[in-house]
Amino acid sequence: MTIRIHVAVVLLIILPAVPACARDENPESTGPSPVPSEVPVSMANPATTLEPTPALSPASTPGAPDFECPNQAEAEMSAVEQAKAVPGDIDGDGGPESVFVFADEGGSSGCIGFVVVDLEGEVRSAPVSYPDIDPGFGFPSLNSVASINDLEGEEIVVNVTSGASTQFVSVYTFDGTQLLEVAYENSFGDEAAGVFGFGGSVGHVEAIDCLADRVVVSTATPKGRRYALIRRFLDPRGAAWVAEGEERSIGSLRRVTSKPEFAGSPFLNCT
Ligand SMILES: [Ca+2]
Ligand SMILES: [Ca+2]
Repeated sequence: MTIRIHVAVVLLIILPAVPACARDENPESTGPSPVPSEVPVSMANPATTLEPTPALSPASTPGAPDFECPNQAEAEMSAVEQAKAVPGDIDGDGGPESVFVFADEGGSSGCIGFVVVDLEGEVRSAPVSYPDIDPGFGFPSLNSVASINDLEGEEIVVNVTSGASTQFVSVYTFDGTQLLEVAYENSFGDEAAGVFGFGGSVGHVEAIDCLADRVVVSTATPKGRRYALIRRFLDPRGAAWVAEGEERSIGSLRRVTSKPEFAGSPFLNCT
């Protein structure tokens, strides 16, 4: 009996304490913490003493598109502050804007790489959708800017990954309101492909370039002692490039790669 009484007493002592503990799910929040009170002090200079920058605040930017990634607003600011600016006339007004390519290593898949443009204070960005971006290998990075599609302004070509010898890029375009990743219908019937390959070895060679007012996506693969070449032609309309037929041929590697799109870097002849 004595033991039961002791147990009951102990329970009565412990139980009232349980709800108080349950409220503190985060053990770091128990006890006094000087950190929160110090944060405003460290944040008070010099950023909070500067004029607010409306362009960097999505809520105060009229017409700004919704973000696709939870870390996109922060990535925009980090890109403008930290990344190397490269000039490009992205809005097509004749003057250059600052283009940034930025990696947030803490982002989730599809929200790690960002392409950011500072349009004279109005910042626009697009996440790199390629799911396996590896910042540890330097991706994403800027490949080039080139006038590719039917919209005013230059497109931004971004390196997203590389294989043993093939490299891959994604393309970004500004439609006057948003920065968008280009998608296209590829030769596998994948209508949402956003990645273009180029380069390669004797086992598989790819190339992409402009040909007149079309984009040509070419792939050469071994077929016996020769190579089968597929040249797929795209009408580069805005951010959704439409397949408009293809051309197939067979020849030596030298012959199939004598096509102009194999001569240089991606989109080299787009003007
Ligand atoms: Ca411009
Ligand atoms: Ca364009």
